[in-house]
Amino acid sequence: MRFDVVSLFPEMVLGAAAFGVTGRAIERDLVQLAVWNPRDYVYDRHKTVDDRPYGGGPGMLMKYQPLADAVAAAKIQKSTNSSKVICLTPQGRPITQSLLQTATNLEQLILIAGRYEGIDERFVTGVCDEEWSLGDFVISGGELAALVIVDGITRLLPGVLGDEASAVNDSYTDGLLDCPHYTRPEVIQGQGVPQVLLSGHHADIERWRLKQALGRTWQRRPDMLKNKVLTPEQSALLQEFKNEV
Ligand code: 9D3
Repeated sequence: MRFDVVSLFPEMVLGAAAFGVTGRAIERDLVQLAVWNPRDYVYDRHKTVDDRPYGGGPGMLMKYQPLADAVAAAKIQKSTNSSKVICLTPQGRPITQSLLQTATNLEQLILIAGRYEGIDERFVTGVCDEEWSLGDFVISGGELAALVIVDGITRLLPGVLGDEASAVNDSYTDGLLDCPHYTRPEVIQGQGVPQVLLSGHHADIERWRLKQALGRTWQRRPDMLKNKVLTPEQSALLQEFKNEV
């Protein structure tokens, strides 16, 4: 999979992507990442990528032409018909794990990171295929959103995570919050570790973990359980959890 990010801050994108899981995937050539600066596609004397909104009002907008030319350059370099252009905007569709999972099938994902107050609507409707958002809060530009998407998709691709971490991706705890975790030392400020985790009974440990995952999801994110069908074992464990609180 190839990611092309269109951004006025290429170093921000390349810098952050160089670490951890994404950095290793790029090194191992499991994914490719290129950044295109719209400023490199303006040819007037002042190199303006932004302009004032028609109708007035505060702030500046990103101009159509530098963005469109940057996208065209990214498309020429890959030349595939399995390519999508995604605009990162506060108005977009909120990203979910299943949206990222679906995107893993693309050969090229072109991500547009805006700055200023927004982007000329004719670029959004005429060049972009979709608009995506991180959720209902405000950040200052699209770069961090692009990085979130690059990271979230990369870790789903074959060979990127080790076997153990991959198994966690598609385990039965899918669609639930994670259970609590503990590591050494055994006592911290008088707080011990749940006895079952020290017992060595692997079936009991798995049951406890699933029960905690179900219970925490019920307590913190009841919306996640609304459309989820529980197995009889899961229903019984959740009932046990409820009886204990
Ligand atoms: C006054 C209206 N504001 C829209 C809510 C203006 C505005 C705020 C922030 C315009 C652009 C931005 C920059 N944000 C992003 O580029 C962005 C974003 C976000 O702010 N929240 C959640 N997801 C995303 S994806 C890109």
